[in-house]
Amino acid sequence: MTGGAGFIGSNFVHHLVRETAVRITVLDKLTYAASRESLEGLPSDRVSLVVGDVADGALVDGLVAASDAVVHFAAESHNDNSLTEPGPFIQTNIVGTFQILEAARRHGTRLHHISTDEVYGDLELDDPQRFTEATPYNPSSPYSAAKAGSDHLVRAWVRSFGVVATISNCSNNYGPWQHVEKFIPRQITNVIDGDRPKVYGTGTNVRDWIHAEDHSSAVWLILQQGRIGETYLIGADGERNNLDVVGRILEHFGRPADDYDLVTDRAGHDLRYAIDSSKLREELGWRPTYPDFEAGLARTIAWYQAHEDWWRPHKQATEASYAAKGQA
Ligand code: NAD
Ligand code: TDX
Repeated sequence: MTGGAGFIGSNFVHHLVRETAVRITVLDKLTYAASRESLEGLPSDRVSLVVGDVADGALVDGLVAASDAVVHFAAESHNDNSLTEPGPFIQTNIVGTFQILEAARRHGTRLHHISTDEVYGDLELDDPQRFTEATPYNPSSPYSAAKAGSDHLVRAWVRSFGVVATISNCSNNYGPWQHVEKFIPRQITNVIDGDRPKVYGTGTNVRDWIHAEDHSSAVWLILQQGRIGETYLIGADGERNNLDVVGRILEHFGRPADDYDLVTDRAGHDLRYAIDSSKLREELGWRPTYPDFEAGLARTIAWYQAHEDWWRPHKQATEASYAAKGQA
């Protein structure tokens, strides 16, 4: 798998070690978003780490040749960074996926490509339709456009070259090992530090939250039972607006409900994402194990309280970069 030292990738590694007998080779460039610590303590006969770039065709070719299946998580993943410096998003998300596809084509290797609901653009707050596998692509940011590009490459390589691939598009993940640049960890760690949560714009933007553990179980199921060439949307019916989420975090810490700051909005900020995961549930029988967002959030807060050593070294630089954009 690629990107296994990142937030969702490392959760997937832990899931596979716990729930299966597979051996995993992680290819990860160890960018600022990665964490070696997230893979520490795992059995060395089950998990190995190769430090390298998914856009390095020769390296990828050798690793794919030696694998039964590839799960491709590696990406530049933060929308805000894509607005400051889009180049790495094109290189990793598009060129990197191209190299994975070429290797999968040469070796006939089963591939699962990890993507996002953001490829579909955004919904109105009162739109009765949620995203489905039939929703037209309409990405807004350099990040989501690069992910959409990677999905299109996968679809083309399936159709033109018979690559044996599936795709999943998941909603917003939360859980352990998520970088403090992202919304939920940023607000939890701000409150731990006695600072106020920082909410973009008016805070009415809606995200559809799913625990990373549930993303992992869905990916493993699709890898085994998904129909080749198909796309599956992954979501746990977790729609909340950003003010609701901040309100829960403040409540958890016993802080006043209005103890947050509204800050400069994100350029092109998508209003609402919402996933209809009926296909995954009906065809493959998937169900989330964290259907209760508030309970999952409470566990995640406890995890950040217990893992201050892990996130503390990244907090100051992350906040400085938000401050430079008027978002702190
Ligand atoms: P992340 O930023 O936490 O981790 C990305 C990992 O990829 C890091 O370990 C990084 O070092 C690695 N990486 C980056 N560039 C690389 C390269 N060129 N070569 C090799 N490795 C490289 O991201 P995440 O939030 O865990 O997201 C993982 C995947 O899931 C991405 O494809 C993302 O688009 C997708 N996704 C994320 C979410 C979410 O809410 N975070 C939701 C849906 C889909
Ligand atoms: O400080 C903040 N304040 C704030 O209001 C931050 C960092 C974010 N936000 C808002 C922006 C979004 O409406 O919170 C919401 C969530 O923001 P992010 O955590 O940056 O996630 P988002 O942009 O929705 O994208 C995430 O979900 C889809 C992941 O980062 C992507 O990789 C994934 O594809």
